[in-house]
Amino acid sequence: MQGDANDRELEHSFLRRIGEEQKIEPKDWMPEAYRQSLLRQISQHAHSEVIGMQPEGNYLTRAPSLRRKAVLLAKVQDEAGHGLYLYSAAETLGTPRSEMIAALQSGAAKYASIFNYPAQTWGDVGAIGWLVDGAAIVNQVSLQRTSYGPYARGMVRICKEESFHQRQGYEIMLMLAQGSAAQRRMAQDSLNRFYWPALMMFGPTDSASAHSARAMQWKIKRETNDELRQKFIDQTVPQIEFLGLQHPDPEICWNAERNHYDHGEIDWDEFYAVINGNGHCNRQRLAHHIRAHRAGAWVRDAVAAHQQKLAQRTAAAT
Ligand code: BYC
Repeated sequence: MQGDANDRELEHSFLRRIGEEQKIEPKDWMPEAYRQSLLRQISQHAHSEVIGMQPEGNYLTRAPSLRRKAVLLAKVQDEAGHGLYLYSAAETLGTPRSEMIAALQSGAAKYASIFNYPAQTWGDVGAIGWLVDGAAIVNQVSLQRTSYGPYARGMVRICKEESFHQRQGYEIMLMLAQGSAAQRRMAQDSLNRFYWPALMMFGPTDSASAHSARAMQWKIKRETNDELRQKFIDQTVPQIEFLGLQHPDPEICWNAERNHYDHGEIDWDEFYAVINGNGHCNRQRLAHHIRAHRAGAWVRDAVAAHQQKLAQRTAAAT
């Protein structure tokens, strides 16, 4: 009884702090479901950053100039860094990174659906930077105000880097759109293939979203999947016009009453097929991750042995 009253008191104080926009920090009391929900979202966010290196990584040797190569290399390295910040933020919730990685590799944990689409042309590298990082920014700017301190602070830094990624992608698209007829065709083709999957990055509709209501209540998420998707749709229309390309959605239409663009239906069957493991590249992405992880085992062993030695030396000196 005493324990129950104590738990209620703790929960009350937790909710009051959320209501007052105070950040929840790792050592603070939090409901177990809040901890698990955050762990799920942050670890899946981390997996997305790391798996997201693969489609662009394929273009490091194929980038059309030394400048493009250097810029793309920096971007891909940034994504690795984002994965590290996010795994570190998730670890503050008490689960080791090795467990999160095991969940990714067994298929128990998801990563962003978009990375199961292949990058087939240089135009796709432009479309990924512009649309995929652009969609990620819309989501992550909102997450800068998430209620968990380490996640919110990680987002601030990540957003700064994502802005550079988005611009490098848009610049590639601009060059192609202003180039030869073949280059313009390449840009249009990449836009056509990446536009709809980019809209799916925001998750299912609010009515089908399992976690949104609770996550909004706890301020883990600050805007819903549909609200963020609409922001992205609205901001992308003038960007497509500036490129002089054709919008992939024939139903896109300004609605003055709503003050937003109306749009066509997303293919939700495709979305669910991809997140359930049946996209173009799901198997390839995971197999590559497992291979690279195994190949890096000696580095992890060496770091552990070094840390053990340091600890022994410190213990002997005291
Ligand atoms: N893909 O209840 P819902 C990047 C899952 S990487 C796959 O709405 P929630 C970049 C969802 O996990 C940026 N799965 O969930 C990197 C859940 O399944 P589980 C990645 C998806 O969490 C390299 C189920 O569907 N950004 O920028 O409330 C190169 C029901 O969904 C997806 C983030 O991760 C999806 N698109 O909302 C370039 C942002 N959508 O877990 C760029 C952080 C939904 O029950 N995450 N699912 O098995 C979030 O904001 C939220 O987790 C989501 C989903 C909006 C994604």
